[in-house]
Amino acid sequence: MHTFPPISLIGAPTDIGAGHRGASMGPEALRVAGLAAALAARGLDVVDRGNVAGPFNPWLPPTDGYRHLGEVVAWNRAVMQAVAAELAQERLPILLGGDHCLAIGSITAVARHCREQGKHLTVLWLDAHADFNTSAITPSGNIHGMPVACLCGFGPQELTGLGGGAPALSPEQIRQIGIRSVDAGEKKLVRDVGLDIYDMRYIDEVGMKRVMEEALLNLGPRDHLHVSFDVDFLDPGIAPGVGTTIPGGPNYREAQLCMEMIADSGRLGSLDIMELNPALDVRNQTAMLAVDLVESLFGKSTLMRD
Ligand code: 4U7
Ligand code: MN
Ligand code: MN
Ligand code: MN
Repeated sequence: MHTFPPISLIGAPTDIGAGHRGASMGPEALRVAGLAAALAARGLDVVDRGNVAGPFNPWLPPTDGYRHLGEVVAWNRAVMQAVAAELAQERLPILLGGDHCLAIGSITAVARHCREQGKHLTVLWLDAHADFNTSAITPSGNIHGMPVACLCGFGPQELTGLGGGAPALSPEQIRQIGIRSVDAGEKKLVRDVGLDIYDMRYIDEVGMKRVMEEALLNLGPRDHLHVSFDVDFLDPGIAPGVGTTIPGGPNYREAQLCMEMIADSGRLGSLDIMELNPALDVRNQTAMLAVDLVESLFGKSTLMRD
């Protein structure tokens, strides 16, 4: 069993980058599902920092390929600062989303921290979607479909340069798992940049065990692993509470194994739990499942290995 640093929960209650309303209620639903208590029961030191604040969602149509760009920038600045403050105290931040556009702020903070500490950052992106759209190719204008592109330098300067300098990530640092919905223009772009995508077809063919062995290969003591968990990664049969359900995702056991193998790597340094939409959930079951999976991510296992 690996030990984990003290944990800080940070809520970001907004759906500013999404195509459905309701992810703004995600942080509270995760709290109601008992996230802090579940981690504390594992002997971890957990503090809930409450929520960051940002602008109201005006729910406007996109302009120039982006919906709510100014508001998205404001929310991401707030998230970046809150995440950076926890990392500076050697704590492990868990961002409670909120829609997935906020991973720009979270990962920008993590990337800067790693640069300062001489650590190597790897991002595991668990999602049904590649989130690699740009304003030129997006079918929706929703910025939650663009965070990975923005982090790699493809996007508006306000987001690609959020940390004040170069893009936060290069594509070699990213491994995407569970992907099963990529738009036509997006597909070309992810191929061009060479993104490492373990899609559902590959998971079907070789199994989750080998996928995770490959995705976690060669992580050493100087590696910081950031997990960006979009709840729509999960099969909608077990996780209905998301805005963009795509059939054919990992089932309960596959998702557990994925989380358990990340825990076993001993390198988890920061986490986003994103896109939970309580307005679409059934009796908070998706939030409770997310908490169950996060317990596994922090070392709980079903049998006698913990
Ligand atoms: B999420 C979409 F067109 N690709 O860009 C888009 F299918 O953070 C969906 O992964 C994006 O949930 C989903 O709007 C973003 C669409
Ligand atoms: Mn998604
Ligand atoms: Mn996503
Ligand atoms: Mn979504």
